[in-house]
Amino acid sequence: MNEKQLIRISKRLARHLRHDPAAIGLTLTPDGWANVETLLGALRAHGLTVTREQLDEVVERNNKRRFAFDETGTRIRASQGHSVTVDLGLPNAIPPAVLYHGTVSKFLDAIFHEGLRPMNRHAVHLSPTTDTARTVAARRGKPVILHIDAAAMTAAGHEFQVSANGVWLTATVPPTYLSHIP
Ligand code: HQG
Repeated sequence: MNEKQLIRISKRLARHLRHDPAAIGLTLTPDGWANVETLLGALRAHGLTVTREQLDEVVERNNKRRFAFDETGTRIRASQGHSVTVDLGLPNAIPPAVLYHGTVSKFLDAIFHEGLRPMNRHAVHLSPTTDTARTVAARRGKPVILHIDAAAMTAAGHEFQVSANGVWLTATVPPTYLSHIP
């Protein structure tokens, strides 16, 4: 499969497994899973034919490992990034002492006023490296990297989870834990 096909399928999967399963008549379980055969049938019925082998390849080669199969290989879900209500059942985990968030300058006033909020997603997404934070931010413009004192947050009782693809999730980051790295 070429890169273009891979991205095309990946974007459709992200749309339906995170945001809009109903658009192809799909229902996710409360913890976000779709049956693979049902998903492939629903995609086919809506103009996108994907074989099981192609799906395996997308899951395997996706640059951020956005999707994962369950242990039986019969169900698939997005590892993070949902806007539909799902409870991924991720256990709380202790984050590294410092995490990063990539954003753009136009959001800074609001962020330093009210903290990082999940906006349309379920959780604030934080990265263990500045490189990842920079890539996330670059989707929106010139990256601005925020430093998060995750150790102090943990000490204060904030809870974190880590997704299957290494994204750190938390409900909110109050401004006191944020600083701007030049
Ligand atoms: C900003 C992609 C105003 C926040 C990425 C961000 C990531 C605020 C935007 C994943 C705010 C939300 C998530 C506040 C936060 N006031 N703006 N109080 N608090 N913001 O896309 O972190 O490719 O929901 O800085 O790689 O950018 O889809 O979050 O700019 O991992 O797999 O509001 O999405 O992954 O945007 O990205 P998003 P994000 P995928």
